[in-house]
Amino acid sequence: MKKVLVTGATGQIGSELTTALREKLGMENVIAAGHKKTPEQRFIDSGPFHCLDVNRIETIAALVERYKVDTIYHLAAILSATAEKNPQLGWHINVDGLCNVLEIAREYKCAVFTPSSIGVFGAETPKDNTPQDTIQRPSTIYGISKVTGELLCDYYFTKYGVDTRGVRYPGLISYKTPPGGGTTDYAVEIYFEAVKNRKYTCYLKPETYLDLMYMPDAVKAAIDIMTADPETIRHRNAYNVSSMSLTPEIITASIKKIIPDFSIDYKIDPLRQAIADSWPNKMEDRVAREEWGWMPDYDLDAMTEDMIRNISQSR
Ligand code: AKB
Repeated sequence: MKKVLVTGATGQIGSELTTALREKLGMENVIAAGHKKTPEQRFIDSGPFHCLDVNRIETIAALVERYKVDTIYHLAAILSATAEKNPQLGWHINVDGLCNVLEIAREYKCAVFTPSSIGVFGAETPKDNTPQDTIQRPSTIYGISKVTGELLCDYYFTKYGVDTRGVRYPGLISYKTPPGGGTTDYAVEIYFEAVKNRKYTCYLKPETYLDLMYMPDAVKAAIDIMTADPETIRHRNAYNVSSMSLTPEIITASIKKIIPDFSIDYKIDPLRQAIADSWPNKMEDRVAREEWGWMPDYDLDAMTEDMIRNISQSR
């Protein structure tokens, strides 16, 4: 039976991935760990939860040893906009934290999932149908830390045989746990504001294309890549996974099909607009589809319908 440790388990991806893994493997086999000393009750009630600082390697070792962990989903990270405001913190958590996890994985022979991001690409990368293997010269510390993370995963696989796997996530849209400090957060806020106030002020320009994905597909990608046949996995850094290429304007049109009086206006945040402009419009994910059968389930209107229904029900 697998024993899984999830770092960053109270975050946007972690909270939903932990639930999905517990449904699959049993609640006692999935150890949730987050930096909050007092997490919401739902995290404590649903299985083992521990407070963890990924920058203290001995605390990771203690959990891996105590629970005989064989797989680590390492989700603890600082997102792009926050990292840009505090680059040292971004590097410390995203790179030093990952180094600690990889060292523990080497010592205790664990497999490791680490999310990479569309943030690994930069202005010189082809924007449309961004290939799996292409120029990676990001202009943000977040992107630099994620490229470093991808290279570290390759290194630990080649040098030590650590079973490292990852995907390059687009901006993720979900209703259960809010994202914090990302450039793509608008795509979550827009749904909450549409339901609550029927209007939203967006910090990105109306025509800004970005790769976006609904959370159930993101969770599926993380589980599928970790269960894929190691013989077919040829990329140990991270795979492009894509689902929808959207702009604020396009999401607005989809919301208006359900909430016709929804309106949007724009107050551009130069920091986040510059980051978004440096990222791809749409990644090409043929390699993930061929090598481990990646396939998203949700399109825009299906996601919009599900987001609005769930947000409305929880009010
Ligand atoms: C962010 O906006 O920083 C993240 C990401 C695309 O990695 N959502």
